[in-house]
Amino acid sequence: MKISKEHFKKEYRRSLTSLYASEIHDLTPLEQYITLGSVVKDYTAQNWMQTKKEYQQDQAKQVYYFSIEFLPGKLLKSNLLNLGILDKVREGLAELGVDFAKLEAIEADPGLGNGGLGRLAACFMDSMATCDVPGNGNGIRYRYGLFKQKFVNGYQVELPDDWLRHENVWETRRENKAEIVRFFGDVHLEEDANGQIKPVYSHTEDILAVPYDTAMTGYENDTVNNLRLWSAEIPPSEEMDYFSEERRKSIHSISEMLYPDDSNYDGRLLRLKQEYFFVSAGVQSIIRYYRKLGVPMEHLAEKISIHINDTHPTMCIPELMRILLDEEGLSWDAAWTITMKTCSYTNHTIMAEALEKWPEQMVSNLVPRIYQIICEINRRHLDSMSPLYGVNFTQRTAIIQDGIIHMAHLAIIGSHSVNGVAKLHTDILKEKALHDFYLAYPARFNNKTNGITHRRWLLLSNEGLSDLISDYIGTEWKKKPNELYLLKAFKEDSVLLEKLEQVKFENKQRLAAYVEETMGIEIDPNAVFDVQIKRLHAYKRQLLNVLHILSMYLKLKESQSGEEIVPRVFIFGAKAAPSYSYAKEIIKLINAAADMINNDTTIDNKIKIVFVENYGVTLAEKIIPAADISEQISLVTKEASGTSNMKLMLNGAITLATLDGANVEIRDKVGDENMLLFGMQDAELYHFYDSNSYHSHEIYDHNPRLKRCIDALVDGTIPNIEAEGREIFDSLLKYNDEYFVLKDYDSYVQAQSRIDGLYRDRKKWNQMSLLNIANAGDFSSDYTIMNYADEIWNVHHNKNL
Ligand code: 26Q
Repeated sequence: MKISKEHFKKEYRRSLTSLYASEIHDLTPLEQYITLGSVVKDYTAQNWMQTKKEYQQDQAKQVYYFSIEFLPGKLLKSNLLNLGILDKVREGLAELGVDFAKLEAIEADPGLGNGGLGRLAACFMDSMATCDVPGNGNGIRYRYGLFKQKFVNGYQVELPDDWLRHENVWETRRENKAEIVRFFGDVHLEEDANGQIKPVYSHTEDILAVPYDTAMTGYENDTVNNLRLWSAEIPPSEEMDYFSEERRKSIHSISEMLYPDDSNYDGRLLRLKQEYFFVSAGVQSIIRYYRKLGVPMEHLAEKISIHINDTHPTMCIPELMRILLDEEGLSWDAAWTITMKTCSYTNHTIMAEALEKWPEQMVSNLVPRIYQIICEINRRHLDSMSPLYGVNFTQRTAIIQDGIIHMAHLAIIGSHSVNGVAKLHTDILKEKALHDFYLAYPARFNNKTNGITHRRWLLLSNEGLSDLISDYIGTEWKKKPNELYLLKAFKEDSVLLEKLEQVKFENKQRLAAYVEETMGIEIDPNAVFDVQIKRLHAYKRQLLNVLHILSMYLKLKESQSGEEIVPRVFIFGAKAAPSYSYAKEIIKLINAAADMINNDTTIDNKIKIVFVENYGVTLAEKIIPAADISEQISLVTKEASGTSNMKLMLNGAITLATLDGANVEIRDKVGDENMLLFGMQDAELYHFYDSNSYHSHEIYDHNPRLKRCIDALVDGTIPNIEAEGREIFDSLLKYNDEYFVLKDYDSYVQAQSRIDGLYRDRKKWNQMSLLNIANAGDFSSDYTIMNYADEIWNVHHNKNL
């Protein structure tokens, strides 16, 4: 985009006059921000229209990425970067006396997701636009995003995230594109005048789904894709009528708030409503668009790809069937062939408690026609499989079992592609979790290792490192991130290595200043910054991290003058699902340990714990560039992929990890020697499961150092955690340590103990850091998206792999 600084300044002045009829210096920072947002939106508008027009004219095949969560982060800076005008705008604003950083801080971070899954959807939107993939996002415009986290006495307290309180400058409401979504009521089938069987509905509750569109700009390529989020409103036919306050509330409740559970399925009706709401609105709008193309319905899969991000949007399958059967009058077989060719599904977890299962009753009551179609899909599935595989096997793959609808089964049966999100995860799907389906449909299964957008996670959040990289290898890597490997040539270049250390140091200084200012904790940028940032969950084993911190602390206290350790700052960021009491107990434990350790003057500030409040995309952007150590310590097989592992590696942190999820791919790239690996591998874990031979108490009894740390939970060593300490203690010993914390403890401590030596050897450390950055380019979601485009969606993209 060719925009001069002078042109920008003119536009900015024009815009603030028209918006506020005021002088720049009379505007509040919020007004200045809104003015800037509207100028930037104007800049994207032309390309947005043009892109849409081209897709339509070329009848390009389009992808619709259905996700119940999108976690895009702030958009101001990323739009400016993608438009290629970030520096010009910063300078222009400075000349106008406006502080860009201040405006940036004002923007709300849309927390419309819980964590990995929602953030992945956002990285994919960024990469689709950048790779010229005709891609659309389809989701829900939650009035309230993921709760804001506060700590009160070390306990997590949840506050509403009122992210729309001020205007959202990026969205465009499109009432003319609204759809009606039907719930409840009765449905029966009748023959119409042409002898076609058609459903007749009565007593339905209709909801108006109004789309809000947000531009997804590609990086310096003039492509602007669309993220469409639906909001639930009162349908026009009812506006005049009398309707109860109750009904008004019930309608608005659908898009009112994001469910804050990221790994524990909770079968609430409102959640099911949310799912059908955005699925039905999205699929209807796709078909409306397709009808305008004038291509016969039989060719739908040549023009449209529907991607189902985890099972939450699985009703895309019966919804598409419904439209093809009931509205388009296609035969079952024709409709089924089209649906299967159109839909594809990504699995993000194997953990049983996270799998979606809905009671038949609930589904038949809420969406009766969809229920009928699911039953018919199930019936035909059983009929066609049984003769080939026998009744027992077939029954295990049934969609409906004992009155329960298994959404993953429906998603697999109705899709032409099923993918996992990292090698190990996909292997587990094939060999264990979905083995029966793999035997029945081997060709559907494939792996697509997750990725991250290096634009947000390096170019935007770590400008110092980006500039340093460009000084050495030029700027090509920005468009071809795997060119970061060119950095390997500088492994022995001590000038570069020192500059790398300097950039990291400056990032650590910035984070330290932020921590001091917001939390009042003083941390030394010369310390090792050891970072674990992710949702709080037992399987992610924040507890293992804490136990090690305790052991380090107790050791320091014991050895008066003892060995010198390199000062360490342990940084945590994590939200717990509000109903997940064990996770909340761990939060209290970390905060209590922080209080104890941070205020202990006898340890000479050798250890600090910083548990940041309200971890999210914006905080990640501050923490990741400052990290030395990346903690990826889940119990092997439990973390499907992980993506913070990739972000931290890209910013030069050394990964301390089990061979779980995408840590395996990271190891394959950087090599064992540039990581700190520890812990059981999958085979060993399966052995324990199969033989039932894990007894955590034995480890506790035979390891005095570990015993001392675990006892600290209950013997008063750590103040103010009586109840929580006991619960956690019991989880480890009485309930036999479900996530093998004790089993992996020694090996973790050993890996940890290598850090000081490595860190003291500055050259060695910087080399490892450099090699991590150099090998991280392959984890750009641009490549992931090109793989989806080639191997699943069969859509155009503009890049060579
Ligand atoms: C389901 C039903 C009812 C309420 C909530 C949910 C729900 C919501 C969110 C279930 C799961 C999620 C999110 C899961 C998630 O974020 N999984 C992570 O996905 C990442 C991207 O693939 C992986 O890197 C992580 O390993 C995986 O944990």
